[in-house]
Amino acid sequence: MGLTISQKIIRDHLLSGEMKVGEEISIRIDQTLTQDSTGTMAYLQFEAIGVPQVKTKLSVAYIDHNMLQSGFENADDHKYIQTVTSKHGIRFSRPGNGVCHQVHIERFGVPGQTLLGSDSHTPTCGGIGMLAIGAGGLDVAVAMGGGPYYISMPKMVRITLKNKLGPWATAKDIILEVLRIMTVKGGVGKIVEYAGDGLASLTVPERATITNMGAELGATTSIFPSDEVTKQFLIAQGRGEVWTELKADEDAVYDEEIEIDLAALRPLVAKPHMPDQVVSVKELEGLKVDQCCIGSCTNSSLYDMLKVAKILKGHTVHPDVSLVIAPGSKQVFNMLAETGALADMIEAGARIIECGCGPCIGMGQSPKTNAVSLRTNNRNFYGRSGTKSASIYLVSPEVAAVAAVTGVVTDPADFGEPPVVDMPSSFKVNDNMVVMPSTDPDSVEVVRGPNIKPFPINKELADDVDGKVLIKTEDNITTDHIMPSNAKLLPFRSNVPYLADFCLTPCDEGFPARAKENGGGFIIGGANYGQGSSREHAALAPLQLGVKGVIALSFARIHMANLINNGILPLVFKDTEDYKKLDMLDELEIKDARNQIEAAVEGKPVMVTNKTKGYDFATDLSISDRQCGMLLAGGLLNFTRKQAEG
Ligand code: MIC
Ligand code: SF4
Repeated sequence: MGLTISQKIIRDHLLSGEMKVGEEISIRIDQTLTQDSTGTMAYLQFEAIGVPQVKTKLSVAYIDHNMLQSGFENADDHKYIQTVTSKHGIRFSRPGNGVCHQVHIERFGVPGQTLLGSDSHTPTCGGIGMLAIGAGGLDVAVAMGGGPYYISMPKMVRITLKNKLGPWATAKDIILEVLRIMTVKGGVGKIVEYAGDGLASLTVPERATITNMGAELGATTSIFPSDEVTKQFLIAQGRGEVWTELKADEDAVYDEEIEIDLAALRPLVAKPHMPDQVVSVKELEGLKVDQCCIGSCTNSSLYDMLKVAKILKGHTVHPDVSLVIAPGSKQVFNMLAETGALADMIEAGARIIECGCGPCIGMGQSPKTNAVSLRTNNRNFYGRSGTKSASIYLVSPEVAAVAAVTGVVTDPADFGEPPVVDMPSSFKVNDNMVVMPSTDPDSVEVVRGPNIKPFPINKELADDVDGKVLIKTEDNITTDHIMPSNAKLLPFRSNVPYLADFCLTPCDEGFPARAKENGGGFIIGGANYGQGSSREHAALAPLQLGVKGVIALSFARIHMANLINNGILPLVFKDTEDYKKLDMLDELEIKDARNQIEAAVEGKPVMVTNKTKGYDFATDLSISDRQCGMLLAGGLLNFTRKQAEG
């Protein structure tokens, strides 16, 4: 039987397990990336593991998220990351060099290799045929130390793209269409592969927009074949030698098939507050716009920016609109300057900000009360922009640029001819903002600022686990609900005790206090609990508050792994009715928990008693032997220590 693209890469990197859907497998990781808001934690954990030099082919630490230095905290964390990476063999991409995913695909990604990143949008590099997966910082730390990365073998989805995009339809509209079809939970446990005659006309930046936003499907990753288009991109980046051809076998078998006719696509938009709330731009025509933000790891390539500049040229940004543009990398910024496109943006009145995540994660540029903000980002979760009353709409750079001029949502077809941009035959290459690790690591002193506080570590699982229901949430709770990130909170990513006081507050202001008063307890979640970011803080903050378990209708992949890594039980209701029956402050107990968890490996249910209402209910805990060991030991660090002690 033939293999898919990702099955081939997995086969070549397989360390343990059988490539059967749902089985736990482990793979060798070639490259890792971290960014600063998850990176401090990842490097503290790497230090705790105690491996002197990274064992990967390449590891890069980026500074791109926490760039608003309104206090000492972020700058301290940058210094910590710079020194700790220098000591342990990791390259350091300085602030100003760009957003991790944009820089990585430009300068470091290699088709056919594996990449593990402490950021959920790591799959961006699937745009050049890399098996690129987002994970929690601890998993990335283990991979840097040469350890395997564990996943359950995903199902394979093939999305066949037919024909060519029509005028004003873009790669963003392709992935929005996929989101419309599959929804934000449709990709859980799956890898999405792209195929079809439509690929030939899609550039690498367009492919990267699609794989980037595959994260919003909940997919393990997304991938394109490595073909002639990939080759030309890598040659233009001066890296032609890393290219290899990669394609699925003719007789590869897929678990799910979707077909999209590119020629039929029209500009689309995701409405607040979920990336799958997709409608056509036409439907929202005339809606007054207050802000347009162009950038983020989804749409900040040179290709995107040049199109935006062409649209803006000769126009003035509408007086009621604030247009913010953040180029994705130093390379993009520099080439915009050299080609004169930057001047066109400035002339039109755009507010150009540094290369980084910026508004996407609420680091500045929060819009006004009740604002309508059109953004090219991948996420429009409630409150993420920093303004709770704002409505964030996700669109292509073209739609954002046109609206910035007209002041209202506008079908770009009514605006004029679409901009046409060619991919350059050579990019401006200068890696002077990437600092190589020290050649004398012993001499490097790791600098730790006062903002770095010890992170919580769980204890061995008790025989009886009990506690009250501390909160009951709806479906699709995101990591932005669980551990909000914005300009005020992001500087405290190395200070979990401080962050814990904001845990789940977008859902319920009283949660942290209630958790403390009751000495911890349980979180009750709906479907797809924990979707979104890879941030471990969404597990660490509950741990800090004494949360022992989360019982939900279903979980997002990375968050579930982060819970297990921290020894918090992720239980899934067997019967939806039991979710409905639970109320706030019901007293729950898992009797004989250690034996029950061990039996869960064999597929037995974990029984929970509702002591308040006097009944038992069944939950599923689908874990491997290894995950069982972690839960019993109280998390991955304890488990690794225990194993080391023999
Ligand atoms: C995001 O887009 O939500 C982030 C911020 O990049 C996160 C990482 C983080 O929380 O630090 C992600 O996508 O994993
Ligand atoms: Fe940064 Fe936004 Fe991309 Fe996350 S989604 S890496 S915050 S640009």
